[in-house]
Formats: sequence, structure tokens, C-alpha cells
Amino acid sequence: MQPRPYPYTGRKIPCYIDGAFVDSGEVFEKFSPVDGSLLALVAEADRPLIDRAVAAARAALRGAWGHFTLAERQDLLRRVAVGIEARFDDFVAAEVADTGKPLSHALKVDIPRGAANFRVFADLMTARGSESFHTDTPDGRGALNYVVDKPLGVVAVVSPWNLPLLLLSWKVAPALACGNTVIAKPSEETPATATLLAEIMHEVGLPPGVFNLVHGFGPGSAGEYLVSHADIDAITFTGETSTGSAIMKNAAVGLKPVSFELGGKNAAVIFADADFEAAVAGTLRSVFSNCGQVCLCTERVYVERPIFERFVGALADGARLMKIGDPYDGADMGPLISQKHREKVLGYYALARREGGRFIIGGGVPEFGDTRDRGAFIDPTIIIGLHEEARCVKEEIFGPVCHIAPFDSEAEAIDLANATRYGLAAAVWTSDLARGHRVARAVDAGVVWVNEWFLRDLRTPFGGIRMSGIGREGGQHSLTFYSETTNICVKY
Ligand code: NAD
Ligand code: 6OD
Repeated sequence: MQPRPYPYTGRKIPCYIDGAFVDSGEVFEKFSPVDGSLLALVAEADRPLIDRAVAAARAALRGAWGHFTLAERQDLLRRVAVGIEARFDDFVAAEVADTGKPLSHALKVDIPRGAANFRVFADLMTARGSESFHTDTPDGRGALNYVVDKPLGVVAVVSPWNLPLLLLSWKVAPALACGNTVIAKPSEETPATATLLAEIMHEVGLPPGVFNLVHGFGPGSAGEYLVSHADIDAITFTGETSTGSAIMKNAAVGLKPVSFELGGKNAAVIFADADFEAAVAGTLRSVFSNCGQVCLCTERVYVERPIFERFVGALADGARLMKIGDPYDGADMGPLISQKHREKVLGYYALARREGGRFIIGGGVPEFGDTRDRGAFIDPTIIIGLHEEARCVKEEIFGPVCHIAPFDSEAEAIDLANATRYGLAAAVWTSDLARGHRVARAVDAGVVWVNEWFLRDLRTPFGGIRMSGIGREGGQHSLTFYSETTNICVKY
């Protein structure tokens, strides 16, 4: 596929408030992570604009949207999915330009999942049931208890830059399916696909105020103004654990419900009986996909000692074969999201050296001799020899890097995998299925794959334990979060 033009070349990327696109006020610049060029100016929402968005969302709840039948909401959500597919190439171009991710990733993962999120949550609403109980009473007449799920109200959605449309729509779709109104704030690094989504919402005729989009940063900007607003009813956030903590302080003031998908330090455990080629290929994917910028990516690899050397060599060979470069040039790995993020990841590479790590491959920055040298490219990196207490083994790096260590028994592998304050995802590679089930149950993480990685069924619970999050999204779990449950008790 030839590069398509960035949909916002030559015009400001606007916010979308109360059914209208708004591009007045302050702007910030969005740069390409591929070559550092300016992609667009983005309208930054100030506090008065956030106030307007919240007021519009509140009013929309009381307006026509509040009376939409489920079938009407489902119809709109399905039309949003169709609308994304109709402008598939624009969405791909926008996502690729904002993130620098390989074209194949946007084509196969990001944009199809953006559309699928709207369809799946529309469908799931059909299957949604409700509890009811017959209750005995002393007078013998009895009572019927039943449950009604109402919208939570005005939902603030704050999302990150790594899978921009996928993660934003993963929250917006179920929130709307349940009848809420939404104010979404995408990452300042990835404003484009969220704005295209606003265009689709407008085209399909979503009533004004039901979906609002605000651009900006976190602290002292749109993110903080939104999550600290007194008139929102809930906050759903995906991003860094430390940001989750900051948002939770705001949420505490008004006791707002929160749904948090946060960071991870995910382990892969590879037993000697695993299908070797599959384990290597799967681990290459789990370490280096999206330049290591998927919250589910593996950063700690534990390999059973008899195959340790061979596995390290094979993973390094696979990594050396990966093509790093331009998203439209068949690259397996693009740049990191920004120069700033590259500084952070390079800081960890330097720290790993000081902590005594041995670099099998990588550890620096590739040189291209062209405009890509102004981008945020970085070497895929494999490290061995770090102590388990090293910061590089404990802290989330969020780059194309893993540390590999050997283990000698199943019990030791489980202890190593669990020696983290995070608990998002893990992958176990073994041809002994009994062991696969056993180890998967013993690992403390929200999602554990056996002989796979990032295979998703949107009906399943998704989320992390400990510092990796609060609550679960996916299937009925999302519908539960985005609903207020009322028990009605009727005396017979
Ligand atoms: P981030 O926390 O820096 O930013 C995420 C969003 O929060 C952005 O929109 C940002 O503008 C906003 N924000 C920042 N500070 C804020 C504040 N004080 N108040 C309100 N909003 C604020 O995260 P990121 O760098 O965009 O994404 C990478 C991180 O996200 C990694 O830690 C990764 O593990 C995590 N992540 C987790 C999941 C998951 O499902 N668990 C998925 C994707 C990414
Ligand atoms: O696939 C999903 O539903 C999901 N929430 C993925 C998260 C990936 C994190 O970067």
C-alpha cells in the first residue's frame, strides 16, 4: 500500500464538543516519530472547553439519547463500525503517521479492532440478561426482586498512544452501548484517529453531546481538567501506573468509580519441552511487537536451563532479521512514539549496563543516513545476566527489550514470574498441557496465554492485578462497569 496523505495535513486537528468541531484557542504540535517532521497542529482544550463538553454530555443524557431504545443505540454503534470501515485507509494513514507503527500492524490489528469494538459491544447488549429473585415474606405474599441496569452517566475516557483507536474505542463503545455519554481524551501523541472517529460519530447522526472529544496533555491540561471535573460520573483510564495513581486522587474527591488498565512487567516462561520454533517466534512477537509498546509485551523471559543458550541465540537471530524502518517499507519494527520516550528507554539501556547486564544484541540507536535519523528509532535489545532485583528487571521499560534468565524447576519459574508488583499478562510455552494449565493458574496475572500471545476474544475479562490495574474490561465486565445497577423490590 502506498502512503496515503495524513488526513489533517494543512488543517488543525479540532476537538468535538456538543456536535460541533471546535478549533479555536491554544494549539500544540504533533511531530512524526519516523522523521521528526511536523504532522499537524492540534487544538488544545482549555478548562472552559472541558466545562462545555461536560455540560453538553450532561444535557445529552437528559435529551433524546436518554430515550433511545437499545435497538436504536445498537444500530448507531454498528453504523460507526461501518463508517470506520468505509474510511479504513484514512484511519490506517492517520494511525501509522501518528505512531510510526508498521503498516501491517495498523492494517491487521489497530483499525479492524477499532471497528470490531463497536460491533461486539452492540451484539453483547442483546445477550445481556438481568437477575431476578422471588423473595419469601413473613405475611406469605412474597416479593419480586429484579435488577435494572441504568447508564452511569457522563463517562470520562482517557487513553494512551500505543494502540490509539483500539484502546479508545474499547472504552467508548461499551460506554455508549450502555447508554452513557462520553468525553474522550486521546493521548497528545495520537490525536488523529480519535478525531476521525468523531467525524464518523457526526456522520452517523449521534445526537450532539453524546460523544465529545477533547485534545491536550495530562497535568495542567485537558486530562487533568477532565478527570477532576465535579460533574463527571466515572473515569475509565488506560496508561501508566503512576498516571493512574494521580487520576485516582482526583477520583477520590467525588468518589468516582474508576476502571484502570495500567502498566506491566510481563513474564514469558519457556519450558524445555516447548515447541522450540513456536516459542521463539511467539516470544519475538511478544517482545518486539509495536516496538515493544504493547502493555502485554514480554519484558522478562525465563527459560528452562537445558535450552537456555539455544533459546537466547535463536531469539537474537530472529531479532537481527527484523527489518527496522519506515512503516510503509515492509518494516517489522518502527520507531518508538517520540524522542522523549526514546530518552527514557535509552536511560534503561544505560542503567542495565551499570547494573551488570550483558547485551546479546542492541542497546543503542540505529543509523540510517537519511531523514529517519531525526525519528525515534531504537535497537531491539536482548539482555542477560541481570540480578532479579535489578531495576531493569523490576520496572516497566515499554520498549523493544527483554531480559532473559534461566530457571531449573517449575516452582522456581512460577516464583520468578510472580516476583513483580505488576500483574497484567504472562505467556507460558510448554507441550505438556497439564503443566500449561497448572502454571497458568499459579501465575499472578490478569491474562495468561499458553502457547500463544495476544490472542483476543472480546468477550473475555481483560485487566491486571496489583499495579496493573483496577477492574476488568471486556464482554459483560465492561457492561457492568458502565452501568449503575438498581435493585427493584415489588411486593406481590
Ligand atoms: P500515560 O499515562 O502517560 O498517558 C495516558 C493518557 O493519560 C494520555 O492521554 C495522557 O495525556 C493522560 N494523562 C497523563 N497524565 C494525566 C493526568 N495527571 N490526569 C489526566 N490524564 C493524564 O501513558 P502513555 O505513555 O500514553 O501509555 C503507555 C503506558 O500505558 C504504559 O505504562 C503501558 O503499560 C500502559 N498501557 C496499559 C494498557 C493496559 O491495558 N493495561 C494498555 C496500553 C497501555
Ligand atoms: O486487546 C485489548 O482489548 C486490549 N485492551 C489490549 C491492550 C493492549 C495494551 O497495550
